[in-house]
Amino acid sequence: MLTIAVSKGRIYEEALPLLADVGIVPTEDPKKSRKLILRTSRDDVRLVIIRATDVPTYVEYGAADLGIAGKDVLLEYGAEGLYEPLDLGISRCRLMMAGPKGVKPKHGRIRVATKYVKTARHFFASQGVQAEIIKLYGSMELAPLVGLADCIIDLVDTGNTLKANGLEPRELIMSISSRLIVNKAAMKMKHEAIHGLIQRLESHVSAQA
Ligand code: PRT
Ligand code: MG
Repeated sequence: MLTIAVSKGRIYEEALPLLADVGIVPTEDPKKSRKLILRTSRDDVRLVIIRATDVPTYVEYGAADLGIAGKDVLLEYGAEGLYEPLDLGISRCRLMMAGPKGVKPKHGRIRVATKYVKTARHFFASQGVQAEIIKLYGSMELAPLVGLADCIIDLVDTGNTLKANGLEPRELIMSISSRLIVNKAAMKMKHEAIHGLIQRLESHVSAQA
């Protein structure tokens, strides 16, 4: 049995056609079902539906053999305990620093609101900027509007969310897409099944590029 961890929402939606092309079709729709384990058209493959930030944890500890996770989540989690064999090219966006439109970036120590604390620390350290990082769990765009922070680090896709809140993108930190991740022990123990799946996904991804 192969267990694949996927988060509900945009990654799931974009991963579905990819998985379908390698013969994996869930027998239930997670939007309609409350089940957290979904059987698929393949008796030897099941999906577990979890929060995006939990995907690397399930895979590192072997509760799932494979997972699909955003590079943003993987950067923040730390990749030492996992293999990341394939860029699936889905759920693309940009991890950016953004601040109030028309306001000159402050000199000296700045306050930054983000859910990507580790990544933010690393980014400002590499720029030689002193930053106090404030951890938030969502709605980062609000923080500069109410004086909680000078700027934010968040994901940007169309830019509409920034614009709607009077913010503008300032610096690109990284281009993001979703990656296939694999548990290290499973890669050895279930090598044939996992390697086969990676190869099929890989040829599908490169055919789309
Ligand atoms: O929703 P939940 O709290 O359960 O978890 P989550 O928000 O982490 O999950 P989800 O499904 O929203 O996002 C999962 C993954 O999708 C992320 O980890 C990214 O790798 C990827 N992804 C791609 C995005 C976006 N694009 C994106 N635009 N994740 C979030 N956004 C948000 C962004 O945070 C901002 O609030 O969309 C808003 C910006 O979008 P635009 O189009 O207005 O710029
Ligand atoms: Mg969300």
